[in-house]
Amino acid sequence: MSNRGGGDHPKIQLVRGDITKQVVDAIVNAANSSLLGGGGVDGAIHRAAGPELVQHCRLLGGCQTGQAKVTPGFRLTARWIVHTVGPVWRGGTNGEPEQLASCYRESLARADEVGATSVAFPAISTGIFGYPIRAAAHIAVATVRTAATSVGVVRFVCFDDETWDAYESELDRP
Ligand code: AR6
Repeated sequence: MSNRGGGDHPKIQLVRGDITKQVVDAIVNAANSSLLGGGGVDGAIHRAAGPELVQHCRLLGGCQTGQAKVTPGFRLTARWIVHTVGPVWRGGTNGEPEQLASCYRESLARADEVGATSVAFPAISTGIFGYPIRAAAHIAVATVRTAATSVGVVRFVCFDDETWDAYESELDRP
């Protein structure tokens, strides 16, 4: 694990691993607009949280791209799950950067509302939704670094080497 930053904005940590295993107040799910589960990290979170999660999500009425909604963590160690819907990559000129930045801001806003002070994020949109990892890591780091939030620690959880490398080079920049 590597720790970076400090001051008024969240301290940033970079780890490799599985987000469902993180010992933090809240983990973020890269969901789809139905909030009823799917593949990738969404599938892993639903499997780990248990069937109570989808039952609860049925009551939420979905979620729009760039927005976020919070649920309990059920069987996870994390007390909360913040579900956000990243943009599908369609070339980058259809509002994708703004929508992705909004996912990070809105997720931190939901975390603030429930009093979560440590939050783990996956690399939203960079799997099934096709967002290029380097561009996505730039937005993730820049948005979290400048976020107005009471969250003290943000952990970026990297599932593969390419994701780790992208965050590592982004965090090395001033
Ligand atoms: N822990 C951390 N990161 C993970 C894990 C895990 N257990 N599993 C995968 N990743 P993706 P998206 C990484 O495809 O692109 C679903 O079907 C993965 O390697 O999960 O936002 C939803 O329902 C990649 O780096 O999310 C939506 O329909 C990152 O998580 C759609 O996929 C995001 O990959 C969302 O697509």
